[in-house]
Amino acid sequence: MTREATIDQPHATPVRPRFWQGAWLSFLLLLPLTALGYLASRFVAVPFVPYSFFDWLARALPGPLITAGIDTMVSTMRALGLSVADLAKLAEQTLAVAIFTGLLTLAGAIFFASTKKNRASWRAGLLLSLIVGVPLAFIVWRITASGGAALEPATAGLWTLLFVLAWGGLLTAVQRRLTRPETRSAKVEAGDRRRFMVYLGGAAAAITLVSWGGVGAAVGGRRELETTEDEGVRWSANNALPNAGATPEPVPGTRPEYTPLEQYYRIDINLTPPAIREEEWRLRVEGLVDAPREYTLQELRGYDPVHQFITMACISNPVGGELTSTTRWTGVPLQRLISEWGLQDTATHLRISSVDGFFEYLAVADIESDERIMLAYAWDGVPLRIRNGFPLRVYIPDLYGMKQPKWIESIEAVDAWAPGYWVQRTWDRTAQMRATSVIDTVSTGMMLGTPQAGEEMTIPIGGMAHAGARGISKVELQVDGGEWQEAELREPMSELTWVLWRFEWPYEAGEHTFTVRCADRNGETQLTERRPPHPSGATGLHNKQVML
Ligand SMILES: Nc1nc2c(c(=O)[nH]1)N[C@H]1C(S)=C(S)[C@@H](COP(=O)(O)O)O[C@H]1N2
Ligand SMILES: [Mo]
Repeated sequence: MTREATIDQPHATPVRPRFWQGAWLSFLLLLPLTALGYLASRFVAVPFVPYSFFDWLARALPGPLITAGIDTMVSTMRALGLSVADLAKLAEQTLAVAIFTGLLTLAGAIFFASTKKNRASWRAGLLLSLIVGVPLAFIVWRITASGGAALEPATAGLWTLLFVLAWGGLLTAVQRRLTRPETRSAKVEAGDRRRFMVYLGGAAAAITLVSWGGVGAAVGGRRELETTEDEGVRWSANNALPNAGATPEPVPGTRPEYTPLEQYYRIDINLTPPAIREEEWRLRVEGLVDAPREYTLQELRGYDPVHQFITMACISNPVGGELTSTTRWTGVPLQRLISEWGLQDTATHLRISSVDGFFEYLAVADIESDERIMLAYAWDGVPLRIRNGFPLRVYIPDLYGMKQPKWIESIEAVDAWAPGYWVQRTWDRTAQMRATSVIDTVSTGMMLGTPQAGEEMTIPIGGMAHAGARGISKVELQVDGGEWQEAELREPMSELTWVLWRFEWPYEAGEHTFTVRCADRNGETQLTERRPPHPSGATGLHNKQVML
């Protein structure tokens, strides 16, 4: 039966796509567009709109909601046995794409549903694009302007508008194709529509897959961008750690004492870290100073560098979590720098601001009394990674990461304290690091063979303990709720790093629970009450259950 032969219902009304079909279509169209958009963002200086939108949401939504979101993500990942340090950003990125495609799919579905039986006019399509595109472009423009990255805010906004226009155009074209007012039978109409849907699905899948391949290549390229140096030039590749040769040896299975840069945890409010060009970057010093000025990175490198071995942690880190790392930091003491600025008597605090809109306040009195506070530009002997704050971040001993801006661009001397980025969002005002201890391993792999009757056999248990800048004086282990017994402490790399510990446990078959606790150098024992990270850092004892 040919098409011509079926002209028997001259005024047959085309069947309009139902809501779910509209949603499916709109999703189908969005998939390749999003993939292409991602590809474009990797190769040319345009933002990936879903990420920008998510970054905006993360700043605009109320703090408690974001905090609950982060907590849920961290605990879900832990429950699933996923590495939070490695995958947290990936999870956020996936969520960003899901939210974005979800919202646009919904908008598309509403468009299909509301265009009734008729063909949508191009004008209706344009209207849809503008309703969605204009606010979105505004949001992306705003977030790019505050994000300071190498992107031009106006270009970013325009790109967003173009992206949404392309989406609206495609959507309209498809809607019009499906509601073609050609006179033919409903039967042929259905067959034709099915064929069209199959073509469309095929094309969408093909474009998505091809872009995906491109994305793979681009991601490879990006990794290159991150690895700005040969591993051989890192400090750790050519030097022994300051506590090399200390005893006891870490138990096999304990976390690396010195975190490889690739494994260093990352937490910040950006899905894509700000990529700052060194030539264009300046540190501005302004506010209540007699001599406002700017520093280039080269100028900062010109000061006598200070090197400190430091363990940093995120306040969102649960007990036993992975959001904590250790490396060697290099920078300039802030004490040294403020002496050049002519700080006015009224200046009590510095407002340290970052290119991503993050900021924190630091008391001048703290700088004056603590020469360890510094502006750091290198880790492990090489420039900071982009993701870890290139070109400049601050270090403040004893405080969680949330008080310590990365990607710093300005320092303003002010006459009052004010809540910083996360403090405004209901986190602790001081954010002093909690004392914490963790069992990394019950090293059954060290047990060879089965012990003979009467034979003594021990299994080494190992982990870390850390109490900010307060040091560790004691680590104790408890087996099955028995007596607390002291573990051996390994000399740390510095008073600012975690301490690795070791405990030789006399082997006994069966199921056992090991619990650890520590005390800082002031003799203060870590808090045992189980509390979540929000608002002041997690407390509670870490334990491990093992069947032996
Ligand atoms: N500019 C900026 N600095 C920031 C943040 C941020 O979102 N933006 N996050 C802070 C938080 S919460 C932590 S835990 C540390 C993490 O540093 P890292 O990613 O290098 O480990 O950076 C801090 N500095
Ligand atoms: Mo953090």
